[in-house]
Amino acid sequence: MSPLSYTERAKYCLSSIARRLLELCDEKETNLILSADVTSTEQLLTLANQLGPEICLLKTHIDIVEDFTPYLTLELGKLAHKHRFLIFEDRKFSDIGNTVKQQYAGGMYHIAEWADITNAHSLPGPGMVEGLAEVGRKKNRGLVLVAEMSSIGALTNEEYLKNTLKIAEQFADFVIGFITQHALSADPHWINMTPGVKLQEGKDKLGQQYITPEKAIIEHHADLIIVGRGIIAAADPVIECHKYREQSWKAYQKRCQKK
Ligand code: 5BU
Repeated sequence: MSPLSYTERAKYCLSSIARRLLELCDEKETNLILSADVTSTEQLLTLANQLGPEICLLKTHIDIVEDFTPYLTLELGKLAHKHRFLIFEDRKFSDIGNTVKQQYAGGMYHIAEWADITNAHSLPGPGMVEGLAEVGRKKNRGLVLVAEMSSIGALTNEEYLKNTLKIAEQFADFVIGFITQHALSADPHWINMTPGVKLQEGKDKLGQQYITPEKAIIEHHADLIIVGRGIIAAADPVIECHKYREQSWKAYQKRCQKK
């Protein structure tokens, strides 16, 4: 959809974190998001340290970490600085504005303190985004709206996608893009992040569906791919991570050559 480079697209962004993410991709030559779905502080910090140089964004599910303490997010922040990646908490907020505001700013996790980016289902409507923006804007955070899920039987139809885009357009300084299986719009500032990616197409036993990095980027116009088990369940996650990075980056270069 958009044959521009990430750096060229960064100029169209109203959000400073979106600009930083796009520029970082070209600087580091990676469009890979690691989904670090592990359950201990040690595992998460080890992955972040080993794989940090290969990725633009580290995606967490902080509520699956069994021994969580604020030490974890402090150390993650240091590793993000050392290896130059951003942090994305895959929280998938989905409630009224007044509730999500508290979930984002407070509770056990204080997500807004350490996550550069978080996400939310668009289902509750613009009031939810407004609530999150009240917390996130002043910290220069970014929000990604979940548009189209990767799982079989997801209820996210065409109408839902159109309405998700409409909500995003109302908050273009805070919403930086979408979790989606296909690009939603030709506007160059939206960042399309795509999960359900593996080197071999297929599914898992609970409805997750996988496409390859090349298909996600060239055919579905994804900008960044999100990979979890394809990397972290591999015999050698470092070698595997490098493979995903290379394939995904090659696909992006191929797409840019189509100008
Ligand atoms: P996997 O191990 O590569 O299947 O992990 C994919 C990750 O992306 C996992 O953390 C999911 O929670 C996340 N995900 C997804 O798989 N599909 C979606 O539509 C969304 C998030 Br939204």
